[in-house]
Amino acid sequence: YIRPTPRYTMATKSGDVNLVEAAKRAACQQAVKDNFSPSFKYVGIGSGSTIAYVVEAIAALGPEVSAHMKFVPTGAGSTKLIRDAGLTVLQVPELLSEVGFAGRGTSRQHLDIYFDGADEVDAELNCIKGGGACLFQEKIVSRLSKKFICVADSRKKADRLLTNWGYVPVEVSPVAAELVRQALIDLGSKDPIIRFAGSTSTYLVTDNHNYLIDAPFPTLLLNSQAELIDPANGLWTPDALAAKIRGILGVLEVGIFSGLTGPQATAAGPDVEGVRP
Ligand code: ABF
Repeated sequence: YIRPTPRYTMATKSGDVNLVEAAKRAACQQAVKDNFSPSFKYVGIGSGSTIAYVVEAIAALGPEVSAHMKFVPTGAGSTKLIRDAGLTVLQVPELLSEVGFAGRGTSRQHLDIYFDGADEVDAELNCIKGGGACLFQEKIVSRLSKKFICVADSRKKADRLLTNWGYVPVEVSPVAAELVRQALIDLGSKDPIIRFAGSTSTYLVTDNHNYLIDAPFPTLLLNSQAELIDPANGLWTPDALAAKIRGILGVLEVGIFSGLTGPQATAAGPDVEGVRP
């Protein structure tokens, strides 16, 4: 089963792997220290391995800080992570019935903050997300949050998206998967693949009962370079490509998250010395 895989390589030497884990943990502790407040009521928790250290850091603050808070997951993995840490889980539908409908045009950003990892982050904090197969619910939780804190070690940093990570994950309705796959080829993707479950020959089904297509594209421009977009030559910005893919019949969501540009965009946290893409 041929799969597009991230081009960065996990450090193989045991020492390096510990270095990567130490950097992930340090970045998470820094992110919680800089952004977490006892005044929070609703907190979004993402997927993947890095986010585990965010939950560890929050739980370490003690029940006196977190007992009144509710933690909104992005899938089965983050639900278990929250529960195993002794924190209170609140699923998205329960959140929305709990906060109620406050009328047209009122803010839907009910979560105080949302912490999550990423597969790759560019110089404008645009992210590729979805390698962990939770992108649809991650996008929902991100949309419901006042602030999204992305935590990643330096292997994920790139000047432009798709430098080291090999593809854009796209969550699709199973019945339309092949239709979407062909439309992605029309858009310039090379050999998009409907993702298999592990090393089996059955397609992966996401927590929200959809399929994923992993679609390789050439390295993306920065959003601030929108004037250079040239689809015929595969030149897209993250926002433009995400909008184009989202418009394909059968696509639920795209694993491109728009970052912040300008002064707010600061990449905090320690680098992983010695481990580079
Ligand atoms: C989530 O976890 C996904 O969007 C992303 O694919 C994955 C990153 O996992 P890790 O932190 O283990 O690299 O953020």
